[in-house]
Amino acid sequence: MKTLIVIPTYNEAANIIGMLDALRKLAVPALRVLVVDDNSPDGTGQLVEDYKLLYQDFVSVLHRKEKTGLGGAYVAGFTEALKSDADQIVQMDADFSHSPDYIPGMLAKLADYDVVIGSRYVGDGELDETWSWWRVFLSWFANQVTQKVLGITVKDTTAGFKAWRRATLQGVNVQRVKSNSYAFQVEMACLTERLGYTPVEVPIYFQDREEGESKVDVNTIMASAMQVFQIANRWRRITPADRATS
Ligand SMILES: Nc1nc2c(ncn2[C@@H]2O[C@H](COP(=O)(O)OP(=O)(O)OP(=O)(O)O)[C@@H](O)[C@H]2O)c(=O)[nH]1
Ligand SMILES: [Mg+2]
Repeated sequence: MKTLIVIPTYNEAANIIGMLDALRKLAVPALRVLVVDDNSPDGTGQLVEDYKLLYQDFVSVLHRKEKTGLGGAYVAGFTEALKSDADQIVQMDADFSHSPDYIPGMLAKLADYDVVIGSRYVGDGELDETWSWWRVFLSWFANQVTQKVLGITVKDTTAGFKAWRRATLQGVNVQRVKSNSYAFQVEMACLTERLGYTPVEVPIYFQDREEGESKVDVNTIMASAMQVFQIANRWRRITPADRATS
């Protein structure tokens, strides 16, 4: 079983090497990482190139000319991932909000499910303890509304920590995803269930970034929220017969 971890980065110089070191130490055989960097001004892409000189079988980097948002980076990264021989593909953030320690457990669950989602809203799943009660409420509420509007079972609709079977990612076909930012994750979650794939959520503790700066602002969050209705409308007629075949 070959595993590829796709990590989009924008100005993650303070995190990326630590993250690559942590992933390299995981007890996962045939593990590789693909970093998708949008020409980060802080030199993240070059840091990964330097790392690659030491561990060329472990890491590769896709350099994109400009920052077009998380969705665009994932479309490019997943397309590249499916060109490789990876059997399973993991997506995660570079800033340690998604702890690498969860990965072996998530991959094990892929034996029984089409996609495994690191979730803040099932079982012991939790948001950073420093979040104020209203921020926790707002996040939970936004995810609840999204789930209801889309009519899906997944509770953490904006989750960005997932392990995919190759066949699932192929069938979903990222080329048809139009949304960016959080809405990219929402549209993927919607397509996955509408196409009849079976997801499972495993609880994670989502820790706030300690290094580097946030790329998310209120405008981004509002824009993603508005897109939920467009997503529901766009895919209201899609069925498992619409799975992509290549
Ligand atoms: N390639 C690429 N990566 C991005 C872009 N925007 C965000 N990222 C990366 O996507 C991941 C998630 O972005 P974050 O900024 O951590 O978003 P967040 O977790 O919602 O918010 P904070 O942790 O508070 O910053 C990180 O690894 C970012 O570096 C982008 O436009 N292009
Ligand atoms: Mg983050």
